[in-house]
Amino acid sequence: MTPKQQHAFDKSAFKASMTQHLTQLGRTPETAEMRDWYLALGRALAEHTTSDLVATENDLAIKQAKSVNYLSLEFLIGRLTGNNLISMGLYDEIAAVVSEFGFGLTDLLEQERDPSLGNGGLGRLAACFMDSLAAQQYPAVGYGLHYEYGLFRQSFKDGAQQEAPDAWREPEGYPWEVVRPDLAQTVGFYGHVAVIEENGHTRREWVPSLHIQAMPWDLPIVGYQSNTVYPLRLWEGRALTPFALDAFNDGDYTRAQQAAIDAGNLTKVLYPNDNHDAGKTLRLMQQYFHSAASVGDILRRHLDAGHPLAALPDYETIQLNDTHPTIAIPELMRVLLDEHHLSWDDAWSISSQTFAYTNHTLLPEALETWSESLMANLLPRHMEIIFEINHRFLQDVAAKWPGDVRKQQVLSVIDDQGERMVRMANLCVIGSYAVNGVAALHSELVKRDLFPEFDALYPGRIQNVTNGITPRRWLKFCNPDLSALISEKIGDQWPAHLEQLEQIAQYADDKAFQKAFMAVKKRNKQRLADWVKTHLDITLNTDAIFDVQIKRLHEYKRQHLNLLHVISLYHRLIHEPNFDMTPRVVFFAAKAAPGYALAKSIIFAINKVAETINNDPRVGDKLKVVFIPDYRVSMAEIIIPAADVSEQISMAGKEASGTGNMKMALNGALTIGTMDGANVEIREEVGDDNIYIFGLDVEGVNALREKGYHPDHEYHQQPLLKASLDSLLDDTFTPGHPGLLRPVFDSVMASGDPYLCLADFADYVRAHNQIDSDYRDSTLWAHKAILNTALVGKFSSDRSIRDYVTNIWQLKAVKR
Ligand code: GL7
Repeated sequence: MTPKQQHAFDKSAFKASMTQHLTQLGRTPETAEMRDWYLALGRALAEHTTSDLVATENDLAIKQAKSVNYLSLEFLIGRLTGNNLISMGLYDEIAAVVSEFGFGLTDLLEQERDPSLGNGGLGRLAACFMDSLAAQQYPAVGYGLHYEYGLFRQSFKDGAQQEAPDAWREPEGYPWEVVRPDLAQTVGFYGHVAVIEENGHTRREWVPSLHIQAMPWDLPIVGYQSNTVYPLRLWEGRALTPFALDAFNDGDYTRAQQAAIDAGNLTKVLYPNDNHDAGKTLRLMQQYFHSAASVGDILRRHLDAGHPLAALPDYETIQLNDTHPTIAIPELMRVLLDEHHLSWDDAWSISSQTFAYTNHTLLPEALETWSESLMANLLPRHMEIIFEINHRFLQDVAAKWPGDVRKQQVLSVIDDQGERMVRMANLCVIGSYAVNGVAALHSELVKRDLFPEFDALYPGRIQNVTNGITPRRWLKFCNPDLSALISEKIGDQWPAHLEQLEQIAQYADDKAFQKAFMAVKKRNKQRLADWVKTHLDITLNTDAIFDVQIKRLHEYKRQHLNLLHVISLYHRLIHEPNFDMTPRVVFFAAKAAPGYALAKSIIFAINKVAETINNDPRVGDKLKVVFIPDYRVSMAEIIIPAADVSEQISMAGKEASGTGNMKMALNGALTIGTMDGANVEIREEVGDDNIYIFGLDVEGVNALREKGYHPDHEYHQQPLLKASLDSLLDDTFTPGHPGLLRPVFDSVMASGDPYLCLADFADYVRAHNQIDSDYRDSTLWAHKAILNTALVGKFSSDRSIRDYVTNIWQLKAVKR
């Protein structure tokens, strides 16, 4: 046990507790199965984290300090048991306990189903941030939704994506969560605004026609090696009166339960869109439900601690994770105006010093807008408040730029070109004291291209905070062998001080260290190869380059550019007798939003190409293509430590940051990437020699667009590209069924190649050729891989959180 470990661990008491939990599951040690043991372990551990959570909540020093409230519709936390054991400093102790019961801890941990309460990077970032807040003891509460079904589970049928619901809590419930009925809130919807005459003046008050209960479930966010445990508070929709006895007595059994069914639907599913706004009413209801319950809880905590309302910004700051919780701004205004009867100016002064907003994307299809009529119907009072915010704001705009109608139009919260729409990002910028992008390049583009007028109106409001990842999950836990090797050299403090990894750089040319480092990589590759053998029955050569692209399937991320490269290698293996390539396994893992047809076509194409190549005896083990189904956090934990090459190949200007790029570099993979998102800063840290940059940068993309881009020119001028593309049209990959892969061909030809795959193809191939030859020089490769691990300490989410704390939130750590 580490010296910082706060709990004295009583082994026999813990064993008794596990047995007791088995009993509650109706089992005995003799009849219990692996699952039961996992549940018993989780529940026994959760007793400790829950008591620390309650103690942290009641800590007077925390009540007197300023807290951040991280509002996010997604928290992609991944499995908690292993990670919490690391944070609690109990991993080895518990491994000993379960082995006495006759199990291996890693097998037991495999029983946990991932809580997939997010889509991708945005949700995972929220999880890393909570981890770093707790690790550094900056007071925090995470607020999210308790979806009954997380992100769909993916499988393939004849190469095509199939989706199945993910009931992550399983029948017994999730062992780490606790329901908090004493903290339930009530949330209204629909109805009308009443005008009330009182002592000679009138005030307005919302009278909702539907009320739904928000029931909080707390998950423990355990501080690394401390007894600080913050809540991740997830709201579940429930009927206030779940059962109508009168209807039941009348024999109307459906109506008797209708309220429960309606309320339960609210938080049934996570919307499976990544970087795409679908505009569904139920989604707006989710957003408001989340915001209203969270704002209610924040105010409750603030007032219970004895602080005056006017001091809210001194004690609470509310970070909006993208625009999804924007409606929290008019909600706080409504509560201050209508329930606490503050003046507009007082309410606005409080509100606009409380909220801060993170922008995560420039993609126009991801920028949320809601139809004004929909919003006026669902949230009539909020719509009035938004109009008033906008009215006052537009007066400021007119004062700054007299007579400039265009400025009014682009800055207005209401877009009135066509159906009137509420622009949530504009509302966020107007209602927040700080706005940030998520990587240096992205933040510059937010200022230059997305919000230039706002940047002029509010100089300094738009800032940068470069994203980060938690080193606890993404190195210490997922790569125990590399962690041990690092600790042998530089001690074991690096998981809380990732910049210390820099000391590893001195061993980049040390033969013994290179050997040990690459031996760890080899073992991690073997672990992944074993997984692939067991689950997909494909045999892999672990001497091959493990080339990895794992992320949501999106055109802008250009999995189809990677696919074209794979096809070109195949083409050369078949048609060039002297073609010699370093053996390679190309891994993909990606979910496509169920409604995103082209993304699904790309998945289908990758699967078909993989099938053909993997079964072609002429290829042997020179080239294999593996699509790992159902990508999720626990799968990433196996793939990332095994990666040699990290594919970060979005069209420049489109990937706001990326965080998979950071995870793979930290685990010793070399990036092949464009000058996009955080790749730019990774290059700055690791140096040009230790990263493979290719393709057009943002200026290059813009220049090409200006000049006029013709993908068919590339097609006709580059024979290898043409041959690769043509094979999508014949039946090379779909024997007997030519044309099945045409949607992918069309996306880069007929549809004009909006993400410039063909323009970047030649340089992408060049960079891959360089990788092919560098990898053969194992000393050179080891040197580069070690330097990647050594030089990416900047990308710890601890550093991101410190940036937020210093430049935006102004918090002080409270050590417990
Ligand atoms: C994203 C960005 O696409 C991604 O580049 C970034 O790393 C992440 C976290 O900041 O946010 N924006 C977004 O809408 N989604 C993302 O993953 C879904």
